[in-house]
Amino acid sequence: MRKGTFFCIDAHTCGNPVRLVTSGHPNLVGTTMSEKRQDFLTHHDWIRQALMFEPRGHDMMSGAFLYPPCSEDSDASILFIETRGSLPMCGHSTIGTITAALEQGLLTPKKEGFLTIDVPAGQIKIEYTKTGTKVDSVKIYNVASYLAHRDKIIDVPSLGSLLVDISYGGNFYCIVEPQKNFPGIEHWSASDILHWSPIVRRAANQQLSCVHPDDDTVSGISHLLWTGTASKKSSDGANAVFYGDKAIDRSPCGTGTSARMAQRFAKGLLEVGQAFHHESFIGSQFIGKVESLTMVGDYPAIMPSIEGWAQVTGFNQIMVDDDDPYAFGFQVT
Ligand code: PYC
Repeated sequence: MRKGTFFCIDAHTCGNPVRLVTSGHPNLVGTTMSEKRQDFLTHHDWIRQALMFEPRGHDMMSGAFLYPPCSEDSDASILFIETRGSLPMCGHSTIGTITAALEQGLLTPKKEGFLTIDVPAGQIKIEYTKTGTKVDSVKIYNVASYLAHRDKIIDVPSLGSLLVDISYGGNFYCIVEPQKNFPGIEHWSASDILHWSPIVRRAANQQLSCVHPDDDTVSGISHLLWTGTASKKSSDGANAVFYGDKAIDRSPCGTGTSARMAQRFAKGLLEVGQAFHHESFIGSQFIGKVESLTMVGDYPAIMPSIEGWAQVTGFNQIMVDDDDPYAFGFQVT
């Protein structure tokens, strides 16, 4: 029988939703979060569908479970869920999860202000600031990020050719900058982005392949990052990130910002130590930075950081009962 009650803390990170599930965790088999992610997807995916899809969730819904650490030096582990599956890494969900967990006393850091967390994409470090019990900001030292394909032309049905870069920041991103067949995000509506993104994602995946050198379960372009002119003087760049099946990130996107910084660094447009203020489709901002350099397999890579804030919006006791014909949700296409 697949039923249960899931206590959740709902939050948003710079506008994008995060649902931290605090009870009803399935036991996951594996020694790393990458193995546990595969076990979750194989045996427990109904929980994701019930909590992310309508009527309990919606197209933008993202969530997370906190698990005990996998590594000896970590404080905890995070498993990410969203409408399309379970991501190797999610920046906005991490910021929301850490904020909600610290404010509600679900995480006790070994050292105040610092955390080390295992995620499917690897190990990340966190620094956070607080005022009283409230978390003001969370800075993620993200996984190594690299440019996988540079200046590739793809053919997109009905749109024409697009010059793209494929960059990894915890997920693989197809980055599209303004050009003949794309005028920039300031000239496209949300409906334009939702219409073209799945078509471009399909075309990019058919024409370009990407597999992470250290983990072949991380492969394929999952996200689109469209760029354009920022609305704020204080922003160094703006994006609309398409994820899931029908979602535009309302936050500036943590893994997207990491992928963008890796692309810009590889093209000589960003330096080590330089900040990159990245603006979302709704104008909210993350502060990114190239912290240091490394390698991923044979690829030169950056170690990026991303900083943002989150707000808890409520406590949600969600019931899933397989008597309900919509217990495991649906998506409207
Ligand atoms: O912040 O990394 C992120 C993210 C991925 C998808 C939506 N947000």
